[in-house]
Amino acid sequence: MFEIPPDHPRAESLRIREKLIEGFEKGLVAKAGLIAHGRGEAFDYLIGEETTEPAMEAARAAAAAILLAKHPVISVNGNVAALVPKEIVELSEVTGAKIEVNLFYRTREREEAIKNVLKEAGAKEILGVGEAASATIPELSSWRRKVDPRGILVADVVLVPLEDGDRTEALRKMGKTVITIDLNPLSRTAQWANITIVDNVIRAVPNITEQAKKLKNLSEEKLKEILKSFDNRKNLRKMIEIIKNRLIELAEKGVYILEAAQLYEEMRKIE
Ligand code: PTJ
Repeated sequence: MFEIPPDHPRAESLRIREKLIEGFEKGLVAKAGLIAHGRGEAFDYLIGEETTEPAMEAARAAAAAILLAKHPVISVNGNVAALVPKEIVELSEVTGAKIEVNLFYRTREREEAIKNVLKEAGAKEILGVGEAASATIPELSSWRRKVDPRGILVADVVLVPLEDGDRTEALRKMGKTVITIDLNPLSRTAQWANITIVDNVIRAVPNITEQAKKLKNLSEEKLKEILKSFDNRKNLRKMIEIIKNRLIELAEKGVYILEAAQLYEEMRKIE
Protein backbone atom coordinates (compact mmCIF):
# COMPACT_ATOMS: atom_id res chain seq x y z
CA MET A 1 0.00 0.00 0.00
CA PHE A 2 1.27 3.48 -0.85
CA GLU A 3 2.47 5.14 2.34
CA ILE A 4 0.43 8.24 3.21
CA PRO A 5 2.39 10.88 5.17
CA PRO A 6 0.61 11.01 8.58
CA ASP A 7 0.77 14.83 8.65
CA HIS A 8 -0.91 15.17 5.24
CA PRO A 9 -3.99 17.37 5.75
CA ARG A 10 -6.15 14.80 3.91
CA ALA A 11 -4.42 11.70 5.31
CA GLU A 12 -7.61 9.86 6.37
CA SER A 13 -9.33 10.36 3.02
CA LEU A 14 -6.18 9.23 1.20
CA ARG A 15 -5.93 6.13 3.39
CA ILE A 16 -9.50 5.16 2.49
CA ARG A 17 -8.69 5.73 -1.19
CA GLU A 18 -5.63 3.46 -0.88
CA LYS A 19 -7.80 0.70 0.61
CA LEU A 20 -9.98 0.85 -2.45
CA ILE A 21 -7.03 0.82 -4.86
CA GLU A 22 -5.64 -2.17 -2.98
CA GLY A 23 -9.08 -3.82 -3.24
CA PHE A 24 -9.03 -3.19 -6.99
CA GLU A 25 -5.56 -4.73 -7.33
CA LYS A 26 -6.71 -7.79 -5.35
CA GLY A 27 -9.62 -8.26 -7.75
CA LEU A 28 -12.39 -7.25 -5.32
CA VAL A 29 -13.37 -3.85 -6.70
CA ALA A 30 -14.81 -3.22 -10.17
CA LYS A 31 -13.28 -0.45 -12.33
CA ALA A 32 -16.54 1.44 -11.95
CA GLY A 33 -16.17 1.03 -8.18
CA LEU A 34 -13.20 3.42 -8.30
CA ILE A 35 -15.35 5.99 -10.10
CA ALA A 36 -18.19 5.46 -7.62
CA HIS A 37 -15.76 6.08 -4.76
CA GLY A 38 -14.70 9.41 -6.27
CA ARG A 39 -18.34 10.46 -6.38
CA GLY A 40 -18.74 9.39 -2.78
CA GLU A 41 -15.64 11.38 -1.73
CA ALA A 42 -17.12 14.54 -3.24
CA PHE A 43 -20.34 14.15 -1.25
CA ASP A 44 -18.40 13.27 1.91
CA TYR A 45 -16.56 16.58 1.49
CA LEU A 46 -19.91 18.37 1.33
CA ILE A 47 -21.26 16.79 4.53
CA GLY A 48 -18.02 17.56 6.41
CA GLU A 49 -16.58 14.01 6.46
CA GLU A 50 -18.28 13.13 9.72
CA THR A 51 -21.45 11.41 10.85
CA THR A 52 -24.26 13.94 11.12
CA GLU A 53 -27.20 13.76 13.52
CA PRO A 54 -29.69 12.64 10.83
CA ALA A 55 -27.24 9.94 9.69
CA MET A 56 -27.03 8.61 13.25
CA GLU A 57 -30.86 8.69 13.48
CA ALA A 58 -31.03 6.65 10.27
CA ALA A 59 -28.41 4.21 11.60
CA ARG A 60 -30.58 3.74 14.71
CA ALA A 61 -33.69 3.07 12.61
CA ALA A 62 -31.65 0.66 10.46
CA ALA A 63 -30.51 -1.24 13.56
CA ALA A 64 -34.12 -1.46 14.79
CA ALA A 65 -35.33 -2.74 11.40
CA ILE A 66 -32.59 -5.40 11.24
CA LEU A 67 -33.27 -6.54 14.82
CA LEU A 68 -37.00 -6.80 14.09
CA ALA A 69 -36.50 -8.74 10.86
CA LYS A 70 -37.07 -12.47 10.53
CA HIS A 71 -34.59 -12.88 7.66
CA PRO A 72 -32.23 -9.89 7.53
CA VAL A 73 -29.51 -9.96 4.86
CA ILE A 74 -26.46 -7.74 4.29
CA SER A 75 -25.63 -7.45 0.59
CA VAL A 76 -21.91 -7.02 -0.10
CA ASN A 77 -20.33 -5.66 -3.27
CA GLY A 78 -16.71 -4.95 -4.24
CA ASN A 79 -16.36 -1.53 -2.60
CA VAL A 80 -17.88 -2.72 0.67
CA ALA A 81 -15.62 -5.78 0.77
CA ALA A 82 -12.55 -3.59 0.22
CA LEU A 83 -13.48 -0.92 2.77
CA VAL A 84 -15.27 -2.64 5.67
CA PRO A 85 -14.98 -6.47 5.64
CA LYS A 86 -14.42 -6.85 9.41
CA GLU A 87 -17.15 -4.34 10.23
CA ILE A 88 -19.66 -6.24 8.03
CA VAL A 89 -18.85 -9.49 9.83
CA GLU A 90 -19.27 -7.80 13.22
CA LEU A 91 -22.64 -6.35 12.19
CA SER A 92 -23.72 -9.81 11.03
CA GLU A 93 -22.63 -11.37 14.32
CA VAL A 94 -24.37 -8.77 16.50
CA THR A 95 -27.67 -8.86 14.59
CA GLY A 96 -27.76 -12.40 13.14
CA ALA A 97 -28.09 -10.98 9.60
CA LYS A 98 -26.79 -13.20 6.80
CA ILE A 99 -24.11 -12.00 4.38
CA GLU A 100 -24.66 -12.34 0.63
CA VAL A 101 -22.32 -11.36 -2.20
CA ASN A 102 -24.26 -9.50 -4.88
CA LEU A 103 -22.47 -7.73 -7.71
CA PHE A 104 -23.44 -5.40 -10.50
CA TYR A 105 -20.31 -6.32 -12.49
CA ARG A 106 -20.59 -9.97 -11.67
CA THR A 107 -17.70 -12.34 -12.43
CA ARG A 108 -16.94 -15.63 -10.73
CA GLU A 109 -13.40 -14.40 -9.89
CA ARG A 110 -14.67 -11.32 -8.08
CA GLU A 111 -17.33 -13.34 -6.22
CA GLU A 112 -14.64 -15.74 -4.96
CA ALA A 113 -12.20 -12.92 -4.07
CA ILE A 114 -14.91 -11.15 -2.05
CA LYS A 115 -15.93 -14.38 -0.35
CA ASN A 116 -12.31 -15.02 0.66
CA VAL A 117 -11.84 -11.56 2.12
CA LEU A 118 -15.03 -11.96 4.17
CA LYS A 119 -13.91 -15.40 5.35
CA GLU A 120 -10.53 -13.96 6.37
CA ALA A 121 -12.47 -11.32 8.31
CA GLY A 122 -14.20 -14.10 10.27
CA ALA A 123 -17.43 -14.77 8.35
CA LYS A 124 -18.67 -18.33 8.67
CA GLU A 125 -21.28 -18.42 5.93
CA ILE A 126 -21.33 -16.41 2.70
CA LEU A 127 -24.36 -16.67 0.43
CA GLY A 128 -24.76 -15.82 -3.24
CA VAL A 129 -21.50 -17.18 -4.65
CA GLY A 130 -21.50 -19.17 -7.91
CA GLU A 131 -24.34 -21.67 -8.35
CA ALA A 132 -25.73 -20.68 -4.94
CA ALA A 133 -27.18 -17.56 -6.60
CA SER A 134 -29.77 -19.66 -8.39
CA ALA A 135 -32.83 -17.46 -7.87
CA THR A 136 -33.86 -14.37 -9.81
CA ILE A 137 -35.25 -11.01 -8.79
CA PRO A 138 -38.10 -10.23 -11.19
CA GLU A 139 -38.04 -6.98 -13.18
CA LEU A 140 -34.26 -6.69 -12.98
CA SER A 141 -32.08 -7.19 -16.04
CA SER A 142 -28.63 -6.52 -14.51
CA TRP A 143 -26.50 -9.23 -12.91
CA ARG A 144 -27.80 -8.05 -9.57
CA ARG A 145 -30.93 -10.10 -10.39
CA LYS A 146 -29.07 -13.30 -9.42
CA VAL A 147 -29.68 -13.96 -5.74
CA ASP A 148 -29.45 -16.79 -3.22
CA PRO A 149 -32.77 -18.52 -2.40
CA ARG A 150 -31.59 -18.73 1.24
CA GLY A 151 -30.69 -15.04 1.34
CA ILE A 152 -31.94 -11.96 -0.51
CA LEU A 153 -34.79 -13.88 -2.17
CA VAL A 154 -36.50 -14.69 1.15
CA ALA A 155 -35.19 -11.69 3.13
CA ASP A 156 -37.67 -9.28 4.69
CA VAL A 157 -35.00 -6.63 5.38
CA VAL A 158 -31.98 -6.08 3.11
CA LEU A 159 -29.05 -3.75 3.76
CA VAL A 160 -27.67 -2.67 0.37
CA PRO A 161 -24.75 -0.26 0.79
CA LEU A 162 -23.49 1.63 -2.32
CA GLU A 163 -26.30 0.41 -4.45
CA ASP A 164 -27.69 1.19 -7.88
CA GLY A 165 -31.24 2.48 -8.01
CA ASP A 166 -32.70 -0.33 -10.11
CA ARG A 167 -32.28 -3.06 -7.55
CA THR A 168 -33.55 -0.89 -4.71
CA GLU A 169 -36.70 -0.26 -6.72
CA ALA A 170 -37.07 -3.97 -7.57
CA LEU A 171 -36.54 -5.05 -3.95
CA ARG A 172 -39.13 -2.53 -2.77
CA LYS A 173 -41.58 -3.86 -5.35
CA MET A 174 -41.01 -7.34 -3.88
CA GLY A 175 -42.22 -5.95 -0.56
CA LYS A 176 -38.86 -5.91 1.18
CA THR A 177 -37.63 -3.23 3.54
CA VAL A 178 -34.50 -1.72 1.97
CA ILE A 179 -31.80 0.02 3.99
CA THR A 180 -29.04 1.77 2.10
CA ILE A 181 -25.84 3.63 2.87
CA ASP A 182 -25.21 6.27 0.22
CA LEU A 183 -23.31 9.54 0.52
CA ASN A 184 -25.43 11.05 -2.24
CA PRO A 185 -28.84 11.99 -0.81
CA LEU A 186 -30.08 12.68 -4.35
CA SER A 187 -29.33 9.26 -5.82
CA ARG A 188 -32.21 7.03 -6.96
CA THR A 189 -31.20 4.49 -4.33
CA ALA A 190 -31.29 7.11 -1.58
CA GLN A 191 -34.74 8.21 -2.73
CA TRP A 192 -36.16 4.70 -3.17
CA ALA A 193 -34.92 3.08 0.05
CA ASN A 194 -37.03 2.82 3.22
CA ILE A 195 -34.06 3.91 5.32
CA THR A 196 -31.17 5.89 3.82
CA ILE A 197 -28.03 6.51 5.84
CA VAL A 198 -26.27 9.42 4.15
CA ASP A 199 -22.79 8.69 5.43
CA ASN A 200 -19.57 6.96 4.44
CA VAL A 201 -19.77 3.15 4.78
CA ILE A 202 -16.56 3.42 6.79
CA ARG A 203 -18.50 5.23 9.54
CA ALA A 204 -22.05 3.99 8.90
CA VAL A 205 -21.52 0.24 9.26
CA PRO A 206 -19.88 0.53 12.74
CA ASN A 207 -22.61 3.00 13.69
CA ILE A 208 -25.38 0.48 12.87
CA THR A 209 -23.53 -2.15 14.92
CA GLU A 210 -23.12 0.23 17.87
CA GLN A 211 -26.83 1.10 17.72
CA ALA A 212 -27.80 -2.58 17.43
CA LYS A 213 -25.80 -3.37 20.58
CA LYS A 214 -27.68 -0.60 22.41
CA LEU A 215 -31.12 -1.65 21.13
CA LYS A 216 -30.69 -5.40 21.33
CA ASN A 217 -32.42 -5.84 24.66
CA LEU A 218 -35.40 -3.59 23.90
CA SER A 219 -38.85 -5.12 23.47
CA GLU A 220 -40.32 -5.64 20.00
CA GLU A 221 -42.80 -2.89 20.77
CA LYS A 222 -40.08 -0.34 21.54
CA LEU A 223 -38.15 -1.29 18.39
CA LYS A 224 -41.33 -0.84 16.33
CA GLU A 225 -41.80 2.60 17.91
CA ILE A 226 -38.28 3.64 16.85
CA LEU A 227 -38.98 2.47 13.32
CA LYS A 228 -42.40 4.14 13.17
CA SER A 229 -41.01 7.49 14.30
CA PHE A 230 -38.38 7.47 11.53
CA ASP A 231 -39.30 9.38 8.37
CA ASN A 232 -36.88 8.82 5.48
CA ARG A 233 -38.16 11.75 3.39
CA LYS A 234 -37.67 14.11 6.33
CA ASN A 235 -34.24 12.65 7.04
CA LEU A 236 -33.11 13.16 3.43
CA ARG A 237 -34.40 16.73 3.52
CA LYS A 238 -32.35 17.34 6.70
CA MET A 239 -29.22 16.02 4.96
CA ILE A 240 -29.77 18.30 1.97
CA GLU A 241 -30.28 21.21 4.43
CA ILE A 242 -26.96 20.33 6.12
CA ILE A 243 -25.16 20.44 2.77
CA LYS A 244 -26.90 23.72 1.84
CA ASN A 245 -26.06 25.38 5.16
CA ARG A 246 -22.47 24.18 5.01
CA LEU A 247 -22.06 25.64 1.54
CA ILE A 248 -23.66 28.93 2.59
CA GLU A 249 -21.37 29.12 5.64
CA LEU A 250 -18.29 28.37 3.55
CA ALA A 251 -19.33 30.92 0.93
CA GLU A 252 -19.96 33.61 3.55
CA LYS A 253 -16.95 32.99 5.75
CA GLY A 254 -14.69 31.76 2.98
CA VAL A 255 -13.02 29.37 5.44
CA TYR A 256 -10.69 27.67 3.00
CA ILE A 257 -9.99 30.85 1.07
CA LEU A 258 -9.05 32.53 4.39
CA GLU A 259 -6.66 29.68 5.27
CA ALA A 260 -4.98 29.95 1.87
CA ALA A 261 -4.67 33.73 2.22
CA GLN A 262 -3.06 33.37 5.67
CA LEU A 263 -0.60 30.84 4.28
CA TYR A 264 0.24 33.18 1.44
CA GLU A 265 0.91 36.00 3.94
CA GLU A 266 3.19 33.72 6.03
CA MET A 267 5.15 32.77 2.93
CA ARG A 268 5.59 36.39 1.91
CA LYS A 269 7.01 37.16 5.38
CA ILE A 270 9.59 34.37 4.99
CA GLU A 271 10.59 35.64 1.55
O1 PTJ B 1 -19.03 -4.32 -6.92
P1 PTJ B 1 -20.14 -4.15 -7.93
O2 PTJ B 1 -19.85 -4.92 -9.20
O3 PTJ B 1 -21.49 -4.54 -7.37
O4 PTJ B 1 -20.24 -2.62 -8.32
C1 PTJ B 1 -20.38 -1.66 -7.30
C2 PTJ B 1 -20.62 -0.22 -7.82
C3 PTJ B 1 -20.40 0.73 -6.66
C4 PTJ B 1 -19.61 0.08 -8.92
C5 PTJ B 1 -22.04 -0.13 -8.37
O5 PTJ B 1 -22.96 -0.48 -7.38
C6 PTJ B 1 -22.35 1.24 -8.91
O6 PTJ B 1 -22.13 1.54 -10.07
O7 PTJ B 1 -22.88 2.07 -8.01
P2 PTJ B 1 -23.26 3.60 -8.36
O8 PTJ B 1 -24.50 3.64 -9.17
O9 PTJ B 1 -22.04 4.28 -8.86
O10 PTJ B 1 -23.62 4.16 -6.92
C7 PTJ B 1 -22.74 4.20 -5.87
C8 PTJ B 1 -23.23 5.23 -4.85
O11 PTJ B 1 -22.47 5.06 -3.68
C9 PTJ B 1 -23.03 6.68 -5.31
O12 PTJ B 1 -24.20 7.42 -5.02
C10 PTJ B 1 -21.87 7.20 -4.45
O13 PTJ B 1 -22.00 8.56 -4.11
C11 PTJ B 1 -21.99 6.32 -3.20
N1 PTJ B 1 -20.71 6.06 -2.52
C12 PTJ B 1 -19.49 5.92 -3.06
N2 PTJ B 1 -18.57 5.65 -2.12
C13 PTJ B 1 -19.24 5.61 -0.93
C14 PTJ B 1 -20.61 5.88 -1.19
N3 PTJ B 1 -21.53 5.90 -0.21
C15 PTJ B 1 -21.11 5.64 1.05
N4 PTJ B 1 -19.81 5.38 1.36
C16 PTJ B 1 -18.86 5.35 0.42
N5 PTJ B 1 -17.58 5.10 0.74
